Amino acid sequence: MRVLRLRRTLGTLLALGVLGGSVSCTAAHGDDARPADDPPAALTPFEALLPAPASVRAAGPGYALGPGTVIRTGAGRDGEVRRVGELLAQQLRGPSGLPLPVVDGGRGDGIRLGIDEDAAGLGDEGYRLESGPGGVTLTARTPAGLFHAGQTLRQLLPVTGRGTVPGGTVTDRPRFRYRGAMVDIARHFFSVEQVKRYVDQLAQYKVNTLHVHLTDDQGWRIAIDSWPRLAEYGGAGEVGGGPGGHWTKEEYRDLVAYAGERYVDVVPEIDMPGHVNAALASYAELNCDGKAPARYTGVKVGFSSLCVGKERTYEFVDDVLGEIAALTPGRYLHIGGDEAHSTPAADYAAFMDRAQAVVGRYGKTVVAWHQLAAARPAPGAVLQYWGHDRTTAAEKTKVAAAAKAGHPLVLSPADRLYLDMKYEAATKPGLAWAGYVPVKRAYDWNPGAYLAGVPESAVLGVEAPLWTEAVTTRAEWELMAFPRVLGLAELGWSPAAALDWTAYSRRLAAQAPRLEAQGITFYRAPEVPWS
Ligand code: NGO
Repeated sequence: MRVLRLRRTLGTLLALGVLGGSVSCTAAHGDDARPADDPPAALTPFEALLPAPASVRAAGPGYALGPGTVIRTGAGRDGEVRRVGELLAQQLRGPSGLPLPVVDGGRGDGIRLGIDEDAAGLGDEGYRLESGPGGVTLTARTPAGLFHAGQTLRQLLPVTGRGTVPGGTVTDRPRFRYRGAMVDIARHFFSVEQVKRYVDQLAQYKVNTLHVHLTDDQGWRIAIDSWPRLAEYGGAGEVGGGPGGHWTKEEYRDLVAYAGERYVDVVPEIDMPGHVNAALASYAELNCDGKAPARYTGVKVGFSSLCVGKERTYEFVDDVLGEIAALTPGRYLHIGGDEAHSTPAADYAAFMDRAQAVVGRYGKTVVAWHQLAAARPAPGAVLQYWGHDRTTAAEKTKVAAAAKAGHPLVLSPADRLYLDMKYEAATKPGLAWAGYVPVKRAYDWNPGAYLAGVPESAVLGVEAPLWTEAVTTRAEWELMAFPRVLGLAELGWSPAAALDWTAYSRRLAAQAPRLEAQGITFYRAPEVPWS
């Protein structure tokens, strides 16, 4: 094994001991004393991996992919390993044009995928990638781990997909279980096709959760059989007066299946008891005064509320959550709970008690925005924190107390991870209520020590929401998400010791040709050393 000297900035990339792994190494870049403004030397493929893996050992010659390369899938999980192999083949064939046939097992050269249930150190999503002249072996305890291994393999190859996977071993597993992105299809409507495209973009960086904000004042975007006007009428509009739209159940199921094949869980959100004007406009009976308001195309928040004192409201909640739960294989159901400014606090708590009980009855775990901490979160409910540096200490303390009481937190600080915040004053799309969020700010913080009194063990993970009041096209969506969402991916996956802005900014720069090859619109942030 060839052990090369590490540059200090890259040394942190390789957090050893996390997996009980041994020595790690990557190529050196000369003198540590080099001024910071020198153009950075090119990274080796191992160094450029994003998110940074837990451990890398470079060793000897690698494996050259060629016309004869075969993908061999070991038996296991009812053909699921084979399916992971087929998907990897498809991803590698795209750029390379190589045939890459997928075969069941057998010995020999090529790319080998296999389950090893005893590889305890790899956890539920980790993997080992070993590369040498005879091929590349991907090993994991689960198909999800094999999928992630495949994404690492893609990054170890040149953008063209043809070339040599460097020799060595990557042993890797995530820091956090929940690594999410949210899309708001309520303020501006987006198609399932666009969301699938995002799933592909995210899954390659090991993001494993897609939260879909399905309903809000401006639109109800999912068909509900028992309340058909919600989507038909309540979905026919959006911010700014466009036509809006909604997803049929078939389309939603299709998205869930597509995401599932890429080991991305969909978390649907029905926002209640506020943010419900589209529902109130669709059904007069949901209103306390029995009168339906007009549909809403503005951007104000906090003015609508379900009628907490009416029994019909709970029939609605039960019907809607029942149908959504039936469409959702994942464990989580998000019920919003944010900015219920038109619902008195006692009513809010009473409503959330009943809504949470409904979620439990349908066998799902509640997720809600952190305002639920001020009421009575149900046992096991997950709170999604979206505060920021100026959030009051009192509010933070409530969230910390809920975490102490056993409620896992998903962190989405608005001034770090809100992808709808402008990068800078000149950014055209987006909002700025939480301030500007440059690429460095989005990355350069520690989710494990972010909230006072909240230990890392209470953090389920991180999520980057993309709200769409001021995001109207695919190009704007991608511009706001990329490259910041890659920072989210690394915060969620890489060991704490690997987090280092300087090293990360180089890894990020190295991703540019991949983003370009995939036709992704992204912001060339000035603080990143793009080549
Ligand atoms: C807030 C608000 C949303 C807005 C978003 C815009 C939460 C949880 N509620 O975040 O309705 O769309 O800000 O940034």
